[in-house]
Amino acid sequence: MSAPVRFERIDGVGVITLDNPPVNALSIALRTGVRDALSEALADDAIAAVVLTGGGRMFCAGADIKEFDTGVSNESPNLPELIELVESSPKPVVAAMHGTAMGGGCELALGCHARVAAAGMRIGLPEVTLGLVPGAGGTQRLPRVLGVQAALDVIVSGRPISAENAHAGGLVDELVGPGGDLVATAVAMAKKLAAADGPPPKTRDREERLEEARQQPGLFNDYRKSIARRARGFEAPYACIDCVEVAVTKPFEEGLAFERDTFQKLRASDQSKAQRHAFFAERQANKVRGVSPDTKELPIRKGAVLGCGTMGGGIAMCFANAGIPVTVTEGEQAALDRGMKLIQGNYAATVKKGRMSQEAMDACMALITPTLDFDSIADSDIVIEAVFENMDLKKEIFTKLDALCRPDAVLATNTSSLDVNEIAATTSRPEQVVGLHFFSPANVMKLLEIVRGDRTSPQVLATALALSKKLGKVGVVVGVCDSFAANRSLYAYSRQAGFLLEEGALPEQVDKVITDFGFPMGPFAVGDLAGVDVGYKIRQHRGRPDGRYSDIADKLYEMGRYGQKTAKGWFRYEDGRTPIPDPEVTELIIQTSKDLGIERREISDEEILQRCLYPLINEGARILEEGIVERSSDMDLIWLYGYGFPRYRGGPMFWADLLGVDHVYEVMKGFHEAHHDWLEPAPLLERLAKEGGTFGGWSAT
Ligand code: T1G
Repeated sequence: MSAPVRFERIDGVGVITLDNPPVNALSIALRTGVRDALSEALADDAIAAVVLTGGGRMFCAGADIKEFDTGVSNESPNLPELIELVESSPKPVVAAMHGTAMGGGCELALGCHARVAAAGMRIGLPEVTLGLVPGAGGTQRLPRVLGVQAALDVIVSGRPISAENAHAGGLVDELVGPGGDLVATAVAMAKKLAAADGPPPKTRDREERLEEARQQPGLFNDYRKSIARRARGFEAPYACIDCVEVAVTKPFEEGLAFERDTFQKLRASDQSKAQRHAFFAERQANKVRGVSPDTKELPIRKGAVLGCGTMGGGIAMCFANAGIPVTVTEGEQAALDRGMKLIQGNYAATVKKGRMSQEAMDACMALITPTLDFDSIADSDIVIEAVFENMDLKKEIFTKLDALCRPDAVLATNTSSLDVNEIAATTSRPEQVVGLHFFSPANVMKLLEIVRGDRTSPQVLATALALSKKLGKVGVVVGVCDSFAANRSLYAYSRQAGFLLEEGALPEQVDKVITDFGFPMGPFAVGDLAGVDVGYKIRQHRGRPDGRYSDIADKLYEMGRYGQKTAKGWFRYEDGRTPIPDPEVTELIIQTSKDLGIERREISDEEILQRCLYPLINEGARILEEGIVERSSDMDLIWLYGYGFPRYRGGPMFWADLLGVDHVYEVMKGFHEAHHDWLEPAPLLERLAKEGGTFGGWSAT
């Protein structure tokens, strides 16, 4: 394998180019290549300075995350050693950055004596999103060039900043506009530094920006308080703040040691393993059986959405937010007006919160065309049907679409449970038909289940995956079965939550266990948010699935307790959103236990957590074994992005592997013996438990 760096001499400057596609991840080979090229440059008297730049589409995406589990990331030269070599170089080293400079890539640039950036590139320290802190000096050097407050924002959020903002803040020394020559500009800067008196300026020696923070004693504790809500349960954000605080209060070397020690501890933590798992899971989901990476997707220049209800309106907003013109249709004017009013209201609320400008809202609204004229969508590249969950109605619509739309148009259904094959069969082009199951509210929830029919073509699947990215969604391809993967596994969980009430628990106890685990809300508060009436209608439409489920929710519906919308459901609401336990519900639950002849018992928080989440894992095992999803990490993504499973636990299947599949199996066996309904261990769960396997290690092929 050729050394993943290129080295050339330009006008007395040694230019080292990182050449490790696709993202110049700083593998051991790349680190060794850079070290050797730097040594060659330092040994060559004809070379006065060095430029470090990236080949391909970016400067560098950081350390090679794949190396963290193997320990190779520590092999010499590890990244801190390499950066130390750069920073202590007697000849100036200038970073020339384009595309992205992330994580270790940003830290490498911080070790350089100056930084030149192409306009529009992005630079940041996203380690916190992997459950880490920057581990190669980022928390010590970035505050010294960007300022402490700005550095905290970059490091604790993990969000990259633009080259322009980095330049304004002092992280980038020179911007190169479109048409400029990035490397030539960096060479010129390197020569200028070489001609200056004294050794090249080291980032570690810059103190002025730290001084500002030393005048603000409450800075760090105020920052800790400011992230409390969004960082609930996560370790890394607080570790990042600790490292930056040490940069301000301790000498550089001590700060570097504190950061390295913190990084190593987090790298070994379950929280970081879970978030690294999620990172790769998001990328694995793009690898779909039967769809080769070079399958060309169909262009989606304009869309149409049939139905402008809650779902249809939300879907239309997704297109508008992505800058894609979209027509939205309804059967009658009143419904269309209601839908457009809902869209308008959603945008106005976002503008009111300051998260969107009025201009941006107007631009999005201008992209949405309401119409009663069904035929006006004939030239759409994609049509998404979002009408009532009624198979006859959907078949009627797809028959019309088949006659009306272009042969290459993608015909999608937003059904949450119906058979996509049956819908596709009503058309002459089943290969163009796919399910696009958005989650409510569609303009907010990131999960998108891409339901592949038996005949759905690879090109349409590739198009759906590309569209999910454009819409800012996480697309997961699932197979056809009742309720696909997300809701099917949700029912396994919510059904047990209902049984637990009959056996002795109360909604507030169950919800607290689930929120303490890390979900944003418990199942009953979610029920009140989504609407007890909505759940009731779904159950009526689906008919009583084989096997029992608790009918307490049905009783709430009959009492007119629909949830937040009626200020009472499972809980009562005084401010419209904070759930307050309601004695009337407690009484209803106790009476239900009596009617069922169940003697209520004290149920431990541990049993509640296991009774809710292990059946979800169990159903995930069935869904995996049936091939409804390709891999266990797809199930994890569905729960991370569909239902708020805490990211620092990696998703239900990853969490089961951490717990031990045999443990989950044993507990499920005990539940089944005690409670029967719906709790029989899945064959795959049993097999993995007996073989000592893991979901992550299982593959259908
Ligand atoms: N290590 C290993 N593989 C990586 C990688 C990385 N850092 N970044 C990307 N890949 C793989 C990815 O899995 C995919 O593989 C392919 O490259 C293309 O990626 C010491 C400890 C840079 C914005 O967190 O955010 O430095 O699926 O599809 O959409 O302090 O990649 O093709 O087999 O995402 O153009 C910190 C992670 C690391 C940045 C480009 N850095 N990467 O997005 O491509 S920890 C990060 C990204 C660290 C130091 C610490 C994105 C990108 P495959 P992609 P993209």
